[in-house]
Amino acid sequence: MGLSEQEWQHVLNIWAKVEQDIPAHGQQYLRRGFHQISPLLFDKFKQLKTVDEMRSSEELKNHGTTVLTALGNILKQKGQHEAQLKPLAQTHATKHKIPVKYLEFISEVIVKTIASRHSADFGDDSQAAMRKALELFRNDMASMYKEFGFQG
Ligand code: CUS
Repeated sequence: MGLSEQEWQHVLNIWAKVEQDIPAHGQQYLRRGFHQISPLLFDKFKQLKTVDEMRSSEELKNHGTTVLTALGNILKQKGQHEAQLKPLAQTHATKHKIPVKYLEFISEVIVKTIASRHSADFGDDSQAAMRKALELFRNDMASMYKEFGFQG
């Protein structure tokens, strides 16, 4: 279930807008729920107890940027992302143990964030293409997880 060239163009066109301001996207993306699950998953965020602490955490904000930057590097490979995915799959399978359903959760948060900031440029076709690209990312992560012995 790869994407057509046209679908990849939708994905990369909208990502170019995201990249104009990654920190702002990261921050909005945090407000939409990313901060609620990060402390469940990453030890470095475990000391954050309240939603307010999470929202004001500089480290968590920076992590939003890290996630979006990593994802952008993956999307730009247009599906030929094995080299980018492998190290991520390894750390997420063996160290962080991030289940695939959480990757689904952040995918949806990302789509909603882009939709709210760029509604004029993120129509149905672009949204569908982005969802498809994120699904490809998750599927490939899931199969690499298994290679690393994590059922996800
Ligand atoms: O950081 C990292 O690396 C990851 C991302 C990629 C793209 C894979 N992450 Cu972080 C993930 C997650 C988070 O943070 C939170 C929640 C869920 C998931």
